[in-house]
Amino acid sequence: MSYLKKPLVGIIMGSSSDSKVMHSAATALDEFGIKHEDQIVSAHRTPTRLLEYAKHAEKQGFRVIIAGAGGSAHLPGMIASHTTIPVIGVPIMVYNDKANSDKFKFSAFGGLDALLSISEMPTGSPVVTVGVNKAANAGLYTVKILANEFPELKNKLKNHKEVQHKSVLKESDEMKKLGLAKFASKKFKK
Ligand code: RP5
Repeated sequence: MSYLKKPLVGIIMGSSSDSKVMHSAATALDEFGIKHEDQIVSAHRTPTRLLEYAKHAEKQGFRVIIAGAGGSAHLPGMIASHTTIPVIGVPIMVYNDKANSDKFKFSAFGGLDALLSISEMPTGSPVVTVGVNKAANAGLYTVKILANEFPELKNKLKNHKEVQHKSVLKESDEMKKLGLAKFASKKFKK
């Protein structure tokens, strides 16, 4: 069975508004050619669907579920409680595009609400948590988990690290050449 043809990763989120952040998880997986299935499952708006999704994920043989949610963010924890598949939770700083006023566009606690809600799962039903809005890291961590099963992903990950290494060296060379002030004004277009 290959990760190229069959989705072995499920990406879910509590609301369509979360796609603003969660698309980075998909991009990270796409970079490694890993197929994923993307859906919206709301723990509080579609509670029965949540259970159905957990069954579906088991049936599909997903190796990892990436679950993003904002606010009280119970989706990752509830999914984890319904399945043995490892769940990576992405705490989302809620961007509420349904709010008419700018005042209520973001969650009251700037993502801390979701971070604590996901990371502080009581003992017995663990959820691995990435940083607030760090959906890309959830994608990369998923690649690492799958690399235990598909060794070619290990090579792709080594290559990915090498690319990161080179890009830092390139920027450092430029900083050395231009000097910090010029480098920063060029980078941030002051
Ligand atoms: C949570 O409530 C979702 O995960 C989302 O982050 C947040 C706001 O949802 P919407 O009001 O934008 O649908 O369930």
